[in-house]
Amino acid sequence: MNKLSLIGQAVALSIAACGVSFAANNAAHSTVQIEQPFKAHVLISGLDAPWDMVWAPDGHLWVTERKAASILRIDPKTGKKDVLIKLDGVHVGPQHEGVLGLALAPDFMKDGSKNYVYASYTYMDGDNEHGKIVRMEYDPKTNKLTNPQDVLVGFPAGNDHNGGRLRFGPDGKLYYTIGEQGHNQGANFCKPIDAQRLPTAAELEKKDYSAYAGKVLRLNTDGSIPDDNPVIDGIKSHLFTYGHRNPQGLVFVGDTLYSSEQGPSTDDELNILEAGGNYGWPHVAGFRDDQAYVYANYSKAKDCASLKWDPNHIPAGVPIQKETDWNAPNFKPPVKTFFTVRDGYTFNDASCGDSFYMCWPTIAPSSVTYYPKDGVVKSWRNSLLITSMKNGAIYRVLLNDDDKNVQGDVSKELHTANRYRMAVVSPDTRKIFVATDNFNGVMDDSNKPTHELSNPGSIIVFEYTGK
Ligand SMILES: [Ca+2]
Ligand SMILES: [Ca+2]
Repeated sequence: MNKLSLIGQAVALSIAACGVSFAANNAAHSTVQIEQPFKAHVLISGLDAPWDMVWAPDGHLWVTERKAASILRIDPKTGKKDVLIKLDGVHVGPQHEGVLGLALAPDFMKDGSKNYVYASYTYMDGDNEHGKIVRMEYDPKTNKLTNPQDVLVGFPAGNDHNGGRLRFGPDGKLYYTIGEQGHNQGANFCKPIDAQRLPTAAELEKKDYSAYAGKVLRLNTDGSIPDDNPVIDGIKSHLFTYGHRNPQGLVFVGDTLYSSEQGPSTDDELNILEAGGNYGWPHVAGFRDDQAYVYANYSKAKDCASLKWDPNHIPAGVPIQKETDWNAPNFKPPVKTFFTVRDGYTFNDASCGDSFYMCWPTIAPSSVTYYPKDGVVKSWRNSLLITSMKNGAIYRVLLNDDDKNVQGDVSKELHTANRYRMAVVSPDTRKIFVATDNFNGVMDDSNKPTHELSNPGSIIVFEYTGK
C-alpha cells in the first residue's frame, strides 16, 4: 500500500502543476491553475494493455485486456479483479492487435435479460488477418462469460490502425470503428489506403468485407445489415460513415454520435458522425484548408518498394494531391482538430531528437467519453473528455447546450506521464477512471518526450475533492 499511496501523491502533485488552459497558452505549466481540486490513486496495476473500459450496471468496471485476450471485472473501490473470460483464437500484436472493443447489451442485468456482452478482436484466418465481433453470455452466479458466438467476421485488420471501439446506440444498433491499418505509412507504406473504397454488391454477396477499412459500421446485434442504414453510391452495407484514418473514440451524447480520430502529423479530429458522411481521409486531414498536409500516395509511385517512407520529407516520384483538389460533395469536416498548424511548421524538431513524432501537434486521441450536464465539477459540465496517449492528459471540449457543436476552448486536464487509453466517469460524476497503456512514449512533466511511464498497465482514479 505504501507504494500505491506514494504514486498517488506524485500523481496529485503533477495535476496541481498542470491544470492550464491549453488553448490560451501552448507553453503548459506556467499559468492558470484550474479551480477544481482532484486527488489521485492507482486502483490496480499489472494489467496487460487494458483497452476498452465500461461502467456496468453491476457497479463494476468491465475492461478488455488487449494482450492477455481477456475480459476483466474490476471492483472500482478495492481494485479486486475477476477474469470473466480468456478468449481463444485471438491474434495479439505489440500495439494494435488483440481484444479491443467491449459493449454490454442495453438490457444487461435487467429482469429477463440474457445478459449479452459483445467484444471485438483480431484473429488469423490462414495467412490473412481479420477482425471480428463476438457475443457472449454473462452468468452472475458463476461470474463468468461463456459461449462466444460470431456476430460479424472477416473485416479488415492488421498490425496498425485497427480502430476497435464498439458501442450501442440509443437505437439499439451496434456501432464499430475500423481504422485503415496504417497503410501508406511505416512498414505498410506501399499498401493503398482503402478508406474511400466502397463495397460492391458482389463483395457483399460473398460476405467479403475487405472494403470496410477506414469505416464506421452500424449493425444489428445478429450481425445483419440494418434496413435503415445509409445507401452510399447505390449500395446499402454495414457502412455508417467512411473516409476515416484511425477512429478509436466513440460516444453518443443523446442522439449525436461523436468520434475521436487519429490524424497524421497534424489534425487529430473530433467528428460528429452522420449517416453516409465522408470524413475525408486520406485526401483531407482536419479541415480542407491546404495547411501542413498533402496526400502523398506512395502506392501510386513507380517501384514503391525502392522508396523510403519519410513523414518529414516526401520522396520524388510520389504523387501529391492538395486538399482543395479533392471535392467530394458529402465531405464532413471535423468539429475540432488537435491541432491544425500552418504550412511551414517544423515537424522535425531537433529538440525532440529521435522522438520527433512526439513533438508533432497531434495528441493521439484514444477515446472519448462524456461528462454530464449535472456533473459535480461545474466547469466540466456538458464536456467531452478525450484521452491523449502521447501527451498523458485528458483534453476537455465543452459542448454547446444543444450538444450538436463544440464551444471554442480546449482544456488540458489531469496530466501524468502515462499514455491514457480510456476514461470512464463514475455514475456519481466525482471520479474519472483512466486506463493506461503498458509501453511507448509520452510527454513528461516538463513537456519533454520520455519512454519512462509512471504507471503502465494501470487504472488511475482521479477523484474530485471540491464541493
Ligand atoms: Ca477527417
Ligand atoms: Ca487540412
